[in-house]
Amino acid sequence: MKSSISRSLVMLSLSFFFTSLFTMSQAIASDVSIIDPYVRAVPPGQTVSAAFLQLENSSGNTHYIVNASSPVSKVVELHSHVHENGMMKMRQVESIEIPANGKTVLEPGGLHIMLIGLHDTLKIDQKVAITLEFKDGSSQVIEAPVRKIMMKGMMMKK
Ligand SMILES: [Cu+2]
Repeated sequence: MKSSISRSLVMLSLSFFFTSLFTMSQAIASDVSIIDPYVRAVPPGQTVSAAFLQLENSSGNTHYIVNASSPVSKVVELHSHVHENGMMKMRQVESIEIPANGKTVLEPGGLHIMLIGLHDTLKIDQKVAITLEFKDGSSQVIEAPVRKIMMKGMMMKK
């Protein structure tokens, strides 16, 4: 008897949790559009990859991605590339800004979402779920297909 009450309490709070999650992602989805997300295919055995996408903000407020997560890797970090002594190096960043009524592009050689410690080899066209967390605590889940891409711009000046 007691356990069935606690079970229904758990169900109740779970359904509330998912309802509020859904409401939050709806709110952000109307502000920020995700365009052309993809994940870089890497050779078997390589445990690090990256995701790229474009973010379009149709609202008058600046939005920030402050965190990302994915079931495909142990760790997910927000990264940028910086020039240092003539070399391109990756740096973890606190957040990725999407300006009001503006666009932010995550691309090879620039901002990206780093997938560190892949659990399995990524397959071409496999859809990778990535949860983007915004500064206000809301989140949006994207499905990024795995694609073969060229390493461009690593040695070139932009
Ligand atoms: Cu990186």
